Amino acid sequence: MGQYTEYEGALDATGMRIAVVAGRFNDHITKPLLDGALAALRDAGLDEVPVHWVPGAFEIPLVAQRLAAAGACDAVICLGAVIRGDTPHFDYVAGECAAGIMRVSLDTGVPVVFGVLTTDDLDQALARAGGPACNDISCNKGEESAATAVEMVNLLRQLPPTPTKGS
Ligand code: INI
Repeated sequence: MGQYTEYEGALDATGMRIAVVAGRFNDHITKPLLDGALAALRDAGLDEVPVHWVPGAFEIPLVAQRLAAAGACDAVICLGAVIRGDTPHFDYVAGECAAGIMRVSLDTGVPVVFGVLTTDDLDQALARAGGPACNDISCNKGEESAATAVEMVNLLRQLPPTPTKGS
């Protein structure tokens, strides 16, 4: 077998600038997600984390874009909870939020993590926010999103820089 080199980002957030954008809609879900994210960042060595509250998931990409494009952060963690209702509203909010977050990440080169729950019902959301139905400590998606952000920052630091326009 040929030789190969593996690259992987460590879970060490020392000195990183990581911001959170969180949706207030369904905040009985997004607050536990935030608690999970902050605890995971603290465990990874980061204590100071600015948290930006927006009305709902639909507003998350705009604030993430402002933070990422300003060069103010190494990564942005987006937290939200979109729960399916009786109308097609869910599809618009969840779809545009996901697409917007991916666009911001690719446009800026900054990891923007999709920690937005999109569930059929409240029980599914609670189980992914560390609620009683969750019997595994790692099933808080806020925690998982924080680890993803740290890993991606450290991985990107090992890769060639994004070429600037004209080079
Ligand atoms: N926003 C959410 O974050 N979750 C939802 O479940 C949700 N639902 O169901 O409507 C929701 N709607 C608000 C939306 O994100 C915007 O704030 C609103 O449309 C104003 O732009």
